[in-house]
Amino acid sequence: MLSPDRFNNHLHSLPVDVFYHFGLASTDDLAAMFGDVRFVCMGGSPLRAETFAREIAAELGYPTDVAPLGKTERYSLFKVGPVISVSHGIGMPSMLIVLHEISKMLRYAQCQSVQYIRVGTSGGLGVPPGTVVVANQVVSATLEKTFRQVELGQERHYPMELDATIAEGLLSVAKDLPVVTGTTMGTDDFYEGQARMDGALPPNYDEAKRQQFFQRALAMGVRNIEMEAPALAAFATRAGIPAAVVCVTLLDRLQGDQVTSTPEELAEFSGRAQKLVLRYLKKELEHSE
Ligand code: R2B
Ligand code: URA
Repeated sequence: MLSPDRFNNHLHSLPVDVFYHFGLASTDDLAAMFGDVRFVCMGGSPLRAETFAREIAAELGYPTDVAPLGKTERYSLFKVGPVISVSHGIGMPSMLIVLHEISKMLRYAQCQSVQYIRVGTSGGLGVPPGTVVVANQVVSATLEKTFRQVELGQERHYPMELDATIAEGLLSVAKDLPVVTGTTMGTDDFYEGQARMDGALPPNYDEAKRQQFFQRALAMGVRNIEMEAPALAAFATRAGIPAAVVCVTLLDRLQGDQVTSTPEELAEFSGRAQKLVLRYLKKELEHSE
């Protein structure tokens, strides 16, 4: 968890720290609520956070009538035994709010060691739809290994590291699932930011140019494109928290732009990333008993 030397000292001067987006505060009994947390699993949609919480409960032997903690206006947060399942919305601004507020909660709760795992969806690059990509590296929309954030009107660059041991642990339980490892690229936009041709506005590139870009990304090892990994990897690196990114691909971006799978197919695909993470959680928790 956030060690004292990485924690923001300014917070000690606040009479109460309000986690506005979750409707919780440091005056809640956070140690009782979250003191035993060891894993934070994050996915974009509130519905997926809930179904995943239920699956975790069934798999780990907890009651499956899960209910969200705090308010659900913005995000949905569930806790099942030592695992949090939380939604992070779409994009890095939304993801960063979750990372700051949850990390503070877990620090106040005096959690010992916690792993952050994003369990999400993505567009694949040269892999069949339904492939689960366990990231071994993250790059930005400019294919760089740094996360850019504007602070006080100036751009700052932060390194982005994922935890190799978690990634290996995830790969080791792949068994029958179609799992690969590779670089995950994170962008600030689903359409033009991901080289799509099907946005509302005419793009400033043509088919040949975007294929060139895809080939450049492929040569760097990029296997999928999504919208939150850089924020997670940069935050985790700064905080000293081990993190992983596991995203299923919904389509192959070399073949097209539109996500045309049926709701059933999409549920089956995103279920694969969750299944992989569930196996990992189970194994880790069994080992530590
Ligand atoms: C994957 O899917 C979402 C966009 O459809 C976004 O949150 C992401 O990273
Ligand atoms: N999520 C993304 O960010 N991109 C895709 O192509 C599919 C899901």
